[in-house]
Amino acid sequence: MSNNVIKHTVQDGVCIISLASKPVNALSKAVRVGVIEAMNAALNDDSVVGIVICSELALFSAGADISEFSGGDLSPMLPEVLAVVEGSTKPVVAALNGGAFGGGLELALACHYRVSVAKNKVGLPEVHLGILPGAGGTQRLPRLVAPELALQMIVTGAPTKVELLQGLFTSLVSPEALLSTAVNLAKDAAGKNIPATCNVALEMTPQLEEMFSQTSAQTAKQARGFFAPLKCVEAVKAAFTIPFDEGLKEEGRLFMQCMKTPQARAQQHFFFAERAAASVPSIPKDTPVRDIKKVGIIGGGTMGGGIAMNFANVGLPVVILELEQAALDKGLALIRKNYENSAKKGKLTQEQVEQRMSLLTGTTSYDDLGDVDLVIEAVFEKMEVKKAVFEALDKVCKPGAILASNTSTLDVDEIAECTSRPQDVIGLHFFSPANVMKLLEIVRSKHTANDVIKTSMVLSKTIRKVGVLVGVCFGFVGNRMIEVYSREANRLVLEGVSPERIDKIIYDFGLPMGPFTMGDMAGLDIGYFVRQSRIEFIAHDPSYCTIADELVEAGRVGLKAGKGVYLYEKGSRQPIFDPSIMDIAKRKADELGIEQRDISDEEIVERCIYPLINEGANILMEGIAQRSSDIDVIYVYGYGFPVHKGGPMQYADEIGLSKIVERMKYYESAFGDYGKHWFTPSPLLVELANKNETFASHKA
Ligand code: 3H9
Repeated sequence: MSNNVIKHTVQDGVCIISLASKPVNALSKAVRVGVIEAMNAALNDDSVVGIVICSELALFSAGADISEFSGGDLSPMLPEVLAVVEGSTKPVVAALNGGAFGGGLELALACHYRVSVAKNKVGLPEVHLGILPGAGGTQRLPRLVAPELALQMIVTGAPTKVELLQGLFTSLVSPEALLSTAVNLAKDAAGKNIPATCNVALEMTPQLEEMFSQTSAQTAKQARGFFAPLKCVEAVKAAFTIPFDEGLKEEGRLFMQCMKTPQARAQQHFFFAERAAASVPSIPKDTPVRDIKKVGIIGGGTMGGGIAMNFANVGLPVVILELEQAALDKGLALIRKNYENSAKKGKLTQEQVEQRMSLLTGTTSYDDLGDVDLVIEAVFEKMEVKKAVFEALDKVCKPGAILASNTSTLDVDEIAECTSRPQDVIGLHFFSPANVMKLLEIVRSKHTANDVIKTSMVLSKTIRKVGVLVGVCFGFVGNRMIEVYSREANRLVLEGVSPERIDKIIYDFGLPMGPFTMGDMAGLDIGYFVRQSRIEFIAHDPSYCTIADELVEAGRVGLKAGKGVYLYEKGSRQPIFDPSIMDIAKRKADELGIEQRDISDEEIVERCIYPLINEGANILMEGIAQRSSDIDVIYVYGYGFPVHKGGPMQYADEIGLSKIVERMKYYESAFGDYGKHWFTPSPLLVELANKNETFASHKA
């Protein structure tokens, strides 16, 4: 008998149990029940001498069904299923045709033998979900492979090539030979001693003690702020200090400890958020995708060059346009230098460097863009400059070419309208460094055709980015929200808090750096020019980034000038606190009648993060983002918001929206006109809080 996700048949005395639960053989309740039923059927059938567990799909299994963690029916638990497999009196062979991850690998580890297709990868990625392997992985893997390898696999969650996992597999074979090898192995093993992993004895040694303490110290640094990685170390260590059955119990205890944390909820939320971002329900499924075989880039500066590299990296030819030959040569040389640096680090071979460079050509003439399928402009962030580029592109590009702007703030509708083909225009907002950062904001104008949106979403995957669709407004999602965060950080300095302290508090919150280190790195002049272009928006607030304005006007534009909010020694990126900033702050605070006072760490976090969340709520309300989880994806991949908090919107859901409303209202009334202007809670935030709902539950 078979259910629709588990099939089992008997061939030549061997019961073949096939996992067939689309799309990835997640070990849902139906699968777990099905495996136990199939195992029992095989054990009760006297004609069966051995058992093979394999998969009908491309993957062996992606592990436990993550969607069940937030309230699914977990019985029978996966460890119970694996106990049936490991306790089988007939030999069980796992046949891995494709990847086995998490509980999927744990299922294979509980089998008595494993064979795999040679090019396969397997892993225990639970740590990325804020948990640890909870079905014996931490106890069985170190019994089968070298302890260092087992520990690294579990702590980092990285997938590993099966060829590196000696001891785990009886044989590595071709896809064609997999099933017959597994069946023969099961038959050969029948009636012999069954080698159960649980019986392998492990022992702690001083060297292993040292390895565990070194890994703990390294992990505490590398996985700063994360709870699960250190628990992974603890669980693997238990395999060496207590017997197997007790080790399983200890693993279960640590697993549950992790599972109950906000971090686990946040990281599991983020797993689905990342995948949801790819979906655009408003576009019909059968919308065609335009063919992109050649790309043009306008502007060979740091941004244009970085964007160009993304396409060369995946084998697409790129033509880069700069109006001056010298600028073009400089741009191409910079790209070569970047590739050469990767080669020095061993990330690329010299041959790959040459192959990528051969895909990049330069031109100083728009006429050479006649055959490109997509062109992305990365020129100076000024509307007139962008419009001149689009008018030129409109004249030379072939019909059907996608015309994209890498603008980070400007109105893509207006850019589109200066061409005769607004339906072909879209915003593709890369984040700097464009060849490294994973995020791509895909900005749909009111004119953009569906197939241009779909092509851009598909393209983001091709160039290994996470594409998130957003609508047109000032700064789109990412920069619109970061603007309020920077404003508040700047205001806190006026109120007497040092930039250094604010940066430290935000770093401790989990971001890779605070707002002032970030501002100096990006260049304070960028924000300055943006403010100059939006003077009417901020004119009522003379405190608005006033210290930053003074610094820029004095030539302190950030790291590139060796001085910004911080000072930098020549050739160093290490910020040095400059006490004179606090003198400027005091002078300006006195001029503006702002009281300087002691401010708590808690207030600093709230004042930087809550207005950012509030702006996210407005963005959601206006339909600029399709869903709140898209905002989380933008913030984690574009701004380094800690994934263990799941992104700003998930963080807000975790805190409770009514608390955010309450604090926004407090600041709104405590800060006079300033508060009334900047701290009014978003109507959507208030509405959801009143209904006791979350951003995640809100349907746009
Ligand atoms: C675990 O095992 C705990 C145990 O130790 C202990 C238990 C007691 N569950 O990524 P894709 C969905 S924890 C539910 O686009 P790919 C995914 O949402 C688990 N759903 O495919 C998507 O749905 P949709 C440890 C899952 O080919 C669809 O499948 N395992 C799961 O690019 C396709 O996914 C992991 O952390 C799941 N486990 O990549 C592995 N996995 O189409 C998690 C996927 O509706 N999975 N879905 O958006 C992965 O890393 C990738 O999916 C994988 C395939 C590499 C396997």
